[in-house]
Parts: sequence; C-alpha cells; structure tokens
Amino acid sequence: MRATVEAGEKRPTSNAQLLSWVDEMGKMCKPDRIYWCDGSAEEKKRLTEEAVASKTLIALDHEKLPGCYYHHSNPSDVARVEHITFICTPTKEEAGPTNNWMEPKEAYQKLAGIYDGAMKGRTMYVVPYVMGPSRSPFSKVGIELTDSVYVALNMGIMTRMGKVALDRLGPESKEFNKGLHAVADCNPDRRFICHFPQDNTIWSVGSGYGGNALLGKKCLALRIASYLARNEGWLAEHMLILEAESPTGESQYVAAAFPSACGKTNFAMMIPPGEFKGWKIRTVGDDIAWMRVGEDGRLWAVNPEFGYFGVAPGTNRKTNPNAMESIKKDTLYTNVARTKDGDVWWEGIDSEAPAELIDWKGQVWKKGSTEKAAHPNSRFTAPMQNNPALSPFADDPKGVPISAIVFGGRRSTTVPLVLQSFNWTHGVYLGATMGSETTAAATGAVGVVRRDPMAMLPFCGYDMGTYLGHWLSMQGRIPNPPKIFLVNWFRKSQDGKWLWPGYGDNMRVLKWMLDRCAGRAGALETPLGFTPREGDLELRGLKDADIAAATKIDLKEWEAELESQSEWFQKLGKTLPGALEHQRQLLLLQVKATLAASK
Ligand code: GTP
Ligand code: SPV
Ligand code: MN
Repeated sequence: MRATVEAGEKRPTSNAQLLSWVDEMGKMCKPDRIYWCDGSAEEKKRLTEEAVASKTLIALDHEKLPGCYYHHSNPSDVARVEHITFICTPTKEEAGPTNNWMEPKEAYQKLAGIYDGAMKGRTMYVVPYVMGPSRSPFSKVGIELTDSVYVALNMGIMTRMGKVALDRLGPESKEFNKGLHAVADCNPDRRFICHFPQDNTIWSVGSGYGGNALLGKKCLALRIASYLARNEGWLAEHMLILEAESPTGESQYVAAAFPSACGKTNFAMMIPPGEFKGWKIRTVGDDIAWMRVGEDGRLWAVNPEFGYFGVAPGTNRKTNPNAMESIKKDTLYTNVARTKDGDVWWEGIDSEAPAELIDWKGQVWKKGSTEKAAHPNSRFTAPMQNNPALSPFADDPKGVPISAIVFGGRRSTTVPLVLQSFNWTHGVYLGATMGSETTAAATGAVGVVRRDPMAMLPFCGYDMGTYLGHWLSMQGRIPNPPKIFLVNWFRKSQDGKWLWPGYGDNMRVLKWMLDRCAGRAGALETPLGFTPREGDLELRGLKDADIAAATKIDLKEWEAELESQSEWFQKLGKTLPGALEHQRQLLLLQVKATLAASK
C-alpha cells in the first residue's frame, strides 16, 4: 500500500458488508490499488485521460465528435459468449435444459483460480450502480469490481453510477448484487461468465466486451433479475419500451422483445413516415424492461438502464436519425472503423467508405476490400439524455403502463409481418415458440434459426419451462393485461430481398397494433391469429414493399412450423406448461382442418 491516498482510494461508505466483500475480493485478485468510483464529471474526465494515456481509448476528433472516444477490443473478444455463460444453481434442474450449468462450489473454485493475482499491477475499480430510476422502490443496487477502466467508463454511461448508488444502499443494507469482473489476460480458454442467483452474485472473467463485462446489463438486469422477478411476481425482460403519442395527444406504451441485433433500438427510436403527421414516438428504453402490476391493474414498465449499448452497422440518418443524433457527443465507440483524422465509419452508415480507413482490428483498410471495416457487432455506448426522442417517462420511478407486448424474430420465411394473439395464453405461446436467425451479437454461426423464447434464450436465469409457466401465471395477476402480438420485419422474397422496408415504416404496423388495443382496427381472423387485411394498414406513401407477400400466412409452411415446435417443447422437458403443448396441438389441428377444407 502507498502512503498517500489518492482521489477515490478513500472508502466512501461505512457499509460493513460491502467493505468486507471488497476486501475479500481484493485479497484474491491482488490489485496494486483499489479505486472507488464516485460517478462525478471530474472523475469521468480523469479516468478518460488515464485510459487515453494507457492506449485503452483513442480520442476522436473533438470538433466533430465532442467527448467521443474509441476502443478496439481484443480481436478474440467481440461478442457475448453463450457457450461459456453459466447459471450456477444448487441443482442442474433449476438452471434448466437451455442454460449451461455449473455446480456453485465448483464454479467459485474454478474462477477463484483464475482471479488469484489476476489484478497484479492493475487498479481494481469499485463501481457502485443503480439499475432503475434512483428514486424507484423497484430499482436494484449492484457493485461491480473490475480491472478495466473501459468497463468502469461504460458503466458510467449505462447506469446511474457512483455516489447515488452508495447513498441508496446506505450503511446497513446487504441488498446489493456482488459483481466481480476481471479481463485478466483475456484468454478465451479461461473465460467464464457465471451467475449465482441464490447469492445475488456474478463472476465474470476473461472478457472485456459488452454483455460479458458490463455486469449491470444482461447479467444483473436480465439473468439475476429474471430469477428475482419469478420469486417476487414480476417480469424482467429483453424488451424495448416505447411511447407513442397520437395527433390528439393520447399516449400508449409498448414493450417489445426482439432477439439481439433484431431491431429493438431502431424500433424504440423510430421516426414515423411523413403520412403520420402529428405522431410522436419516444424512447423509454431500448433493451431491457422490468414490468410490474400496478395498483390500477395494468402492467407498468421501467427501463433499468441509463444509456444505449447499440449496434453500429446499419445505423444511419435514414434508418435511425435519433440514434445518429444520440452518438454525436460523449459516446464510446467500440470496434467500428475510424479515419486517420478521428472520425468513425461503419458498413451501412450514410457516407460511402473513404479510400482508406483503420479497421476494427487497427489495420489499414482500403476501399473495395472484401473484409468488413467495422466488426458486425461493433457498438456505441451513448447516454440516454442524448436522445432527442427520449420520453419524459424514461426516468419515472413508476414507469409506463403497457398496452401491447410485441414479440419479433428475424425470420426469412413463414412468419408474417404481424399477427395478433387470440388471448394471453396464445400470446405466451407465440413468444415461447418464437424462432430467430442468429446474429453477430453472440459468438458462433450467424443466420441459423433457433428458438428464442421471448428473446430470452441467452438471458433467462432459471429453468425455461418454469419461466414460461411464470409468464402464463402473470395473467392471473394482471386484471387489465396488454394485448400480445408477433411481428417479423425480416421476411425475404425468393431472391433474397426484404419484403418490408422496415425502420420508420414499422410505424404502419405499430399503428395497427395500437388501434387493435383500442378496439379501433379491423383484422382477418386466421387459424393462427388476427392479421391486418390490406385496407387495415395505413399504406399511403409506402414504397418498396410487397404487402401481400409480407403479410401472407402459408398454412403449409405453418403446418411444418407447428410440427417442428414439438422438438423444442420436448427439449424443454417436464416443466413446460401443459397449456402450451395443448395450444400447439390445437393450432395444428385447426391448420390441418383448414388445409383439408381448401383441397
Ligand atoms: P441488441 O442491442 O443486440 O439487443 O440489438 P437490437 O435488438 O437493439 O437491434 P438494433 O435495433 O440495433 O438493430 C440491429 C440491426 O438490425 C441493425 O443493423 C439495424 O440496422 C437492423 N434493423 C433494425 N430494424 C430493422 C428493420 O426494421 N428492418 C431491417 N431490414 N433491418 C433492421
Ligand atoms: C445483446 O446482445 O442483446 C446486447 C448487446 O444488447 S450485449 O450487451 O453485448 O449483450
Ligand atoms: Mn440486447
């Protein structure tokens, strides 16, 4: 220990539980220095300067991009790692058939071996944070210990970080999530993301990237929170939350679950086409929703986050102007491409690639190269206050009342543009059987269809069948439940073109869903649910869409789809609620009967 105490080395809390845990973790990781983050602007400036000095961050052109910095991650560490993410419950059954499981004692021992001395020569940052509005009774306090200044700075954008969290915790409370994170030597062979729901603990080692390392996000706000939510009777979901204000000034709120890199940020920030004069879409959240039943019997949603960790490729002035505006200042860019003079570029940004770039690996990239200049999972971290379309309710302790829940995957075939469920159970079934093509947000093959129930396959902190049972049981707790829909922006023609233009034009589908909630729009009743007829959708001004093909329900395709869901349900095993298999069989019967009748 050094004789002088620098800023942040003082222990700004008297919470004995917290202090002894930090001491214990410090003894194991053996950092040179332990630094307590206070979340101040002065601290952010100082840590940023240190990160630039150590080449963790590169300053961008501050004329063009004030307060913006760049980070190259280790090339072997660019996405979430689902195959080495574990739920460490006392029994394997509690983690269920869709999660990797490790016995808690074994996991602690194995990771302790990697953490031992891993922070020698480094600083251990103590990052106190609140998930949820700081005054909300539903918010949760977490403490992340990390050896990465990049992680500490990201947590400063993504959460309410610093003194605010210690104040909320107070001197006595033991109720905080214990998160230990070390990039250590960033060795993929010694990389593990372990969750201990019973201990409210997360141990993550070997990765400095996104959902592996920013422990408040997927680890706490989804995996640990989903476990708590089930015990406490609420929902922690991988959902955006948006506010839709109509020209008459009436607001409705929607929560939508799309898998990673399937359009949540875009939908939450959407700008409606010109034909929707007077409509305003505002963002409450873009990735996670915590939802509870309010005193009025409706379902109320809160965004636990404070910033956006968004996909860069495909983001431009046309597809997502609000995101482009949000990332103009005080933003961290990770693994996009950059120019020598400190600007950023990625595939699908507005401008053509310049003749030369520095690619996401730090190599010179020449225009025309077959390699991507930005990594497909390159990201921006931006404060939500930067968003011109931020909802005034984004920081509301109560949240917003949800009228519609939307599930949506990335499906080239079969799934129509939009489908409304008959009722809650059918809606839960649509979510439970949702399929989606995999994306670059996780390591592994891209474009493979997998079942991703409620977009929670990688994020559910307990047994999936039990989770689906919890969803069904919520019906009894919500006297005035939202309507449930399934959407697909990603259907393609035989020659591989999008059938639906997506982005702002998704307003056309949103409006139909909102009108259905208010009992104002017509629909066709099909054996699979309600769909809009062409006249039910506002299509004025729409270009480049094959509406008939996008909304079509091909019962032959659905017969195969429903049959293939049987395998998925078998995988979920004996905790799968009987009502869902019953629903599947009923739909299959109806589809077969309709097909037979039309012969
Ligand atoms: P995560 O942050 O990983 O959870 O992703 P997300 O669900 O927020 O996805 P995001 O909105 O960042 O979109 C991911 C990719 O899909 C981007 O490249 C978008 O440009 C693209 N995308 C989003 N919405 C649409 C759409 O309506 N149609 C099409 N074709 N692409 C879209
Ligand atoms: C996702 O993969 O769903 C994300 C990005 O939102 S990460 O934070 O890396 O999980
Ligand atoms: Mn996400």
